[in-house]
Amino acid sequence: MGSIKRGALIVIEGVDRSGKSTQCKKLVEALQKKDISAKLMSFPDRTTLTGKLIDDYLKNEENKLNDRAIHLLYSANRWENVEKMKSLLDKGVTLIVDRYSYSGIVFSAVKKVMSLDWCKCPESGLPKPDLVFLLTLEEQEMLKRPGFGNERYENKTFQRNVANMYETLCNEEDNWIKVNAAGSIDEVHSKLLQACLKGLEKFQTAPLKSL
Ligand code: DGP
Ligand code: NA
Ligand code: NA
Repeated sequence: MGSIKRGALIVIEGVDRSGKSTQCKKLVEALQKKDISAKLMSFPDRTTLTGKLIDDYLKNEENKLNDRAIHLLYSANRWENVEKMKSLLDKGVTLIVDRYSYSGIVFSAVKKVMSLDWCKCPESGLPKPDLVFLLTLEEQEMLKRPGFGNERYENKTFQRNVANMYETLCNEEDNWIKVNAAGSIDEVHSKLLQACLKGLEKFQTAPLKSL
């Protein structure tokens, strides 16, 4: 009997309304249909202690939490889940993650208060994704999508800066795949699924790295 291979760690990033959550869900379902053990995770996880503080920060404009403090809370929200992630990966479960450290870096770095390096620091040591999909949207496409909600960050200028910062990070990494999110849900899905399946064996047989 062969030993169980670890699960792969696959992250989907992108601006708000690029379809991340829909694609994550479809990807998990498609993998499970192929008898690949897979689970959806999503950050921020608003159910935990830090998650509740983050939720209030996003919904309540009176919340004046310091920029560095909220940054560290988002990071802590990922650290709170690290044992759970590692244990699932060890058991062979592939994790499809809706936002991860890169959201943390990008959404804070665009505030221009903290340097990019400072923003990256608290993420150091978290499990490193095997593959990151960046869902991109041309500005015109972004504006065509149903309206922004009322949470903090949900405005055009902020999201444009976020998109540019994602590009900067993408250019620094070799395991990112950019996918134009303007296609239909099924078109985007089949691109993501193909890339996942293509890399899976390699991811599952290589040691998990750390950020
Ligand atoms: P979502 O639940 O995916 O809509 O995310 C909520 C908002 O929080 C969204 O505008 C993106 C932002 N966000 C997600 N992760 C982080 C993070 O780690 N740091 C910061 N500053 N913002 C984040
Ligand atoms: Na949102
Ligand atoms: Na989400």
